[in-house]
Amino acid sequence: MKLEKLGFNSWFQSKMDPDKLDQFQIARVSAVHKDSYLVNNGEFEIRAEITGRLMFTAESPLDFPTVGDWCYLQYFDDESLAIIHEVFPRKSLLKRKTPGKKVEFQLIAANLDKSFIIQSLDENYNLRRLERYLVMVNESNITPIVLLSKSDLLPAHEIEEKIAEIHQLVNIEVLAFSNTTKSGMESIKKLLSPGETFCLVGSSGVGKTTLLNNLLGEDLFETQSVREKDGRGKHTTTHRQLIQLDNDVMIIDVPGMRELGNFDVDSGLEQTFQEIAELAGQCHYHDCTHSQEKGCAVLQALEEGAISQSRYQNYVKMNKESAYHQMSYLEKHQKDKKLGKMIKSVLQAKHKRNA
Ligand SMILES: Nc1nc2c(ncn2[C@@H]2O[C@H](COP(=O)(O)OP(=O)(O)OP(=O)(O)O)[C@@H](O)[C@H]2O)c(=O)[nH]1
Ligand SMILES: [Mg+2]
Ligand SMILES: [Zn+2]
Repeated sequence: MKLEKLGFNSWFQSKMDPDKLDQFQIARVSAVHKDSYLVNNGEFEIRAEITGRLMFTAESPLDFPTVGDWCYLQYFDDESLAIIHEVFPRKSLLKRKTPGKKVEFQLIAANLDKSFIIQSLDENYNLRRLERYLVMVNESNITPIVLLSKSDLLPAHEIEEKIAEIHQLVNIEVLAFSNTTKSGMESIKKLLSPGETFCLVGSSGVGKTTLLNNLLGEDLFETQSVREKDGRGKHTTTHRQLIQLDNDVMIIDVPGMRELGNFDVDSGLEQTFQEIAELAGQCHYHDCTHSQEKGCAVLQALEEGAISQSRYQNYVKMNKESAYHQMSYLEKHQKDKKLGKMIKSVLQAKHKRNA
């Protein structure tokens, strides 16, 4: 069956309502655009919309189709358009809480089997941020695997130390690899079992799309080096897309930070920019944005050359993007407490399971 090549297995079969098949076909959502979708049935990929009923009865973002969803649909106009009538029950769902007061979810992808959490072995490497990704993935009933990219940038013994450090935290698979030298690539390929769906998550610029292109064996998708030439924004991949590899492996490339909001930045920010964070504590205004304020200790250090222009710009950019930064002190405090608890309980449960 064509659908099996896209990951339709006995689990979804068991959720299927045979009566519906008189009227509907089954396909998988491969991309979500502003107000339409792309669906794939193993034979062709076309644009789809949802029925008005689905749109108006939806009570939360959870009710809308997302990338990786299976759905019942009808084809129209010589199979150039599909209308999605219903979403299949989900085997797993990767989602995050959107920043802000209201607890809302943003769906990242559905029906994933494994999630690659990617951090690069440069400034991006950050244990606290890794913890946050682990919490998100673990909560979603998806197996996490940590991939440390750009291994060409760090001596082998330092990579070993980092892997050991992660293993102290959690007992899960950690692999280092390089898109440049292709080191570790074979080990990654061995993890890609046919019929399974994977996703690539991690900050912008860690090499997710470069890895995907390497696995595909061709430069199908845009990576940052391409983008840099025309100077457009920093986030290269702008929307999630389900991609099928030769061997019936499905991969979803999840864009970096911006789409994921900044849940991975806030505590990482202080760690990554420790020296600037320390200076920020000395600014005259406690909510200083370090861009023009009088009495800004960061700007002063910049002027004196104590911190570099590029590092300053990175910091300001990440700081601005951080929704955390816009919360009140009380909200921050409560969030930290909750998050701390959540990480602890998830990691403890994980340890127990692995013990
Ligand atoms: N040295 C080194 N550079 C790499 C490696 N992998 C990727 N890069 C570079 O890192 C930059 C970002 O790579 P992308 O694949 O576009 O990153 P991404 O994670 O897809 O980023 P977003 O799409 O913005 O989320 C590019 O300039 C790549 O050439 C690697 O293994 N080693
Ligand atoms: Mg990308
Ligand atoms: Zn300041």
